Amino acid sequence: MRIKKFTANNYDTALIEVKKALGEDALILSTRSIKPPTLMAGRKEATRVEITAAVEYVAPIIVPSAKLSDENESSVLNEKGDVELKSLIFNLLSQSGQAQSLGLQSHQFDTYSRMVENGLDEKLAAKILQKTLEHNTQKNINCGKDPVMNLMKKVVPCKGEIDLKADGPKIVAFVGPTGVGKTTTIAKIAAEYALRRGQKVVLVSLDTYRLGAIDQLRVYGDIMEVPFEVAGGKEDLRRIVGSHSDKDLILIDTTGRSHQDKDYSGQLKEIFDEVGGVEIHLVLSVTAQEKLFAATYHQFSPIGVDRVLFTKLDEGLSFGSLFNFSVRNRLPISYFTSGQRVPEDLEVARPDRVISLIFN
Ligand SMILES: Nc1nc2c(ncn2[C@@H]2O[C@H](COP(=O)(O)OP(=O)(O)OP(=O)(O)O)[C@@H](O)[C@H]2O)c(=O)[nH]1
Ligand SMILES: [Mg+2]
Repeated sequence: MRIKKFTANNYDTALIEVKKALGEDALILSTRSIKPPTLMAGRKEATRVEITAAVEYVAPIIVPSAKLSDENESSVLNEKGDVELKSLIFNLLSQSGQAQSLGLQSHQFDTYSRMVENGLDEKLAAKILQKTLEHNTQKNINCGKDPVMNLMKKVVPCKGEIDLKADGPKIVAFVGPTGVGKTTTIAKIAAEYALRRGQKVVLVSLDTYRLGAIDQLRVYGDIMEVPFEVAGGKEDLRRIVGSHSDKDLILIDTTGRSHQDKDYSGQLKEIFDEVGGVEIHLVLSVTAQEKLFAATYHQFSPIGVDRVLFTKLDEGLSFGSLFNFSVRNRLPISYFTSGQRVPEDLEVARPDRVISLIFN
């Protein structure tokens, strides 16, 4: 077996390198981010990704010369043994102390590598496998992929669609980085409640920062014949909410800001506190780095984030990160979006879907 490490600026490029060097059958043993060793004066170096991959080394089995015909004199025989390969890799991992420290057993290796390949955190994947093993050993069941998927379904928090209130309007605000799809998602949700369910919906934009942002939501409001309001600040928002007390759902759009903008969540908190009872959905795109999820969550946590909503599933390559994020932070997922079409490309998040994103 050949084992090689590949480093690149991102996972996709590293994977291309792996396939180039070791072929399509290469097995990913581990992936990790490498922080730059030092901060160069005034210049921040980018974090790199390292993939350790293996491919079966095909040992040439030389056929005894007495039995060689002219035709196959120089031929070698390839002996392929998947089981042997897996146990070799497993041994190798054990040697390096990884597998043992993770407490895995060799029959779990397949599922483990699949989970990790799809972006599940190594420790989280191992923990799920250990738990499944403990549970199934008690019941004398062999630990295949299904029990693992069942456990994952139980642990991934999904809260489903927005619950309307019996008395007064439900107020929901959408916050997150720039360009993740907040405004488009609000339009999709508004269409679902206003057009499909016949509820009374109001669209409010707090996004007076970016040129054109107001018009973007206003156009959706016009098309759906749903009232649209612009709030310049907290008093404005309080007034707007007060004037729509007969409505079922008030959806608030906010300006997208970089996670480096530390003051922004303080400003939003002041605005939302003025109104009270605002449910906050953090909008994240699955195309972003997982580290950005954590940084953004940290940025907005002073407001009190209630749900996470993942967009751009159609552009995502691996989905373990959304599982890691919501499980680690115990933050329920509300919706997924998987395209630009309003209102079609919106779905209520369900554990089954999360698991199929990871395993299929
Ligand atoms: N592929 C894909 N594109 C999406 C999805 N959701 C939104 N978009 C696109 O992403 C782009 C940005 O969407 P917006 O809704 O303007 O994003 P935003 O978060 O409101 O952006 P800012 O207000 O600038 O922070 C648009 O071109 C959308 O059509 C999705 O699920 N999949
Ligand atoms: Mg927007």
